Amino acid sequence: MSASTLITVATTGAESSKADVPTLPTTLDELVETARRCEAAGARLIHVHVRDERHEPTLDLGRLTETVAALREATDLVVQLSTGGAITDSFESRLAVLDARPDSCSLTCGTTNFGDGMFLNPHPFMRDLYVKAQELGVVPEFELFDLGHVHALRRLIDECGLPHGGAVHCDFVLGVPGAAPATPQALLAGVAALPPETTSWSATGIGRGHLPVLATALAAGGHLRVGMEDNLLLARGVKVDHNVQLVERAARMAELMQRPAMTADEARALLRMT
Ligand code: KMH
Ligand code: ZN
Repeated sequence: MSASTLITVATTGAESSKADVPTLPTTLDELVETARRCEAAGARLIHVHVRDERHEPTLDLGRLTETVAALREATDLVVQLSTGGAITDSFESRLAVLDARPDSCSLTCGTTNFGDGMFLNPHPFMRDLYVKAQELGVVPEFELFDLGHVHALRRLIDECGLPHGGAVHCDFVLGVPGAAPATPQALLAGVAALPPETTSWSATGIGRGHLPVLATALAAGGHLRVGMEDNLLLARGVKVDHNVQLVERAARMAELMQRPAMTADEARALLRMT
């Protein structure tokens, strides 16, 4: 078990609107300010969805490239771009995200129900993303929304070999309506099925299962993902005003479990980026 904890912050996502959530960091200035504060509170990896001038989700390559550069300039965080985007984004534009040359990219390991919509990840698309990340030297993080996704990851590794650098870092995203629930039982079933090549894993729970999932992850040797992409409430009726509140709470939980937030060097070593 890792002696310290990787804390990932997923700051923005593609689902909440600025009109509904004015505190959501959607501009580059807001994102950089958020990244700085979250890094100071213990986050080491930032999962990024970019918005346009109307605060709408975009996969515009210029904006993505500018965002990666700004985050690298302002922080020592591992910069991970979402290749999931929004459920309306094309496969082509999602593949092109890698051309912004982030340190890391998300790679969701299967199609899933996503509320009333569908988040499409057919196998040939996942394989193209996997191989492109290998070719460009981008370290993928495998997003697992459901038990079947764990087995789809096994298939990718069998077909394409190990990712760039050799780390197989997974992230359980539990509690999306229509996919696996945010429960300790679902998390532990997923962990038990992980491929033997797995080098580390983290977890987040959406909604009221968030804290049970974080606590289970810490107890079972996993790492933590938090952020306004996943949760807009700290507790029943208490809104998140800033991502840093979620990072601070995760860092306190990790400290209590005697697995404090890891350093930037430890995070890069975990992800085999050194
Ligand atoms: N916004 C979701 C459709 C990812 O970032 O890779 C996909 C998502 C996963 O958030
Ligand atoms: Zn995301």
